Amino acid sequence: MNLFDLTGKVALITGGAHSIGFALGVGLAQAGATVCFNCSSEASRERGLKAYAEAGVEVHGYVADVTNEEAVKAMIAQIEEEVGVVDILVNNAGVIKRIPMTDMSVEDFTKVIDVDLIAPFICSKAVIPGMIAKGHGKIINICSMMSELGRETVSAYAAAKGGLKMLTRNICSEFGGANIQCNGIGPGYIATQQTAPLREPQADGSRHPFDQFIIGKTPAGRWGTTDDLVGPAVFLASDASNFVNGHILYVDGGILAYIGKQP
Ligand code: GCO
Repeated sequence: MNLFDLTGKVALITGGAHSIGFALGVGLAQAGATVCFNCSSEASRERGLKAYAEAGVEVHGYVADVTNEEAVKAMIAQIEEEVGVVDILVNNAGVIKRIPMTDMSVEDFTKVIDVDLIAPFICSKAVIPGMIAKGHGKIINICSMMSELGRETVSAYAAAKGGLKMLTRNICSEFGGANIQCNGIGPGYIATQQTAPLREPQADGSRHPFDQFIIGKTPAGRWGTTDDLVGPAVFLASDASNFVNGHILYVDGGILAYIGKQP
């Protein structure tokens, strides 16, 4: 028996056209799931379909603004009609705005909260009834180091990701009895487009100060890659984690356990 086999399961990944969402989509598909990815525009959907095809993975792409409940309900209804009831939801879509708090507009703060916290609520609310009817479900929320730690300029992102940690625990609490497991993945510092500004080489060719800082804070001594997140996601999407609920699995190379290398 392969506890990690996702054959017969329908997975939906929000923000799944690129970066972490794309890597998870490929990984869940390779584990046997029928993968649907969400994105915010037709152009992203086309790019995503091309990227998945180049990776040898057949997927279904759906455009919807995940902060808009009516759009999400329509997307879920279309997926249920065209593919099947969603067994696995990965709330991955996210934005970050690195702005000192006293310079940050309420509009910018609200935008981050809408995408990073309210959208996971909207999407989870939309798929839970189908999961209850089927008698099982898996919800995986992509949290962050900022679910546990703060740092300068990321007040909205940390507030959202801290809230997402507690939303994860609350969905566990409210729907664990319906055999729905809701867990989080907390990526450490992963080399993606989103973190590229933090790794930009300096004019003199030296490493970005933040890059040097993270390397010194990470026992693994490196930034993570999106592939580092695939195994944890397959685990949390599979029967191997049926008694794991309300847990945030940090995939961070050991950052949260480590005081940091002496300068
Ligand atoms: C930042 C980074 C982090 C990472 C990730 C860490 O500005 O500190 O963007 O937030 O993206 O979320 O888990």
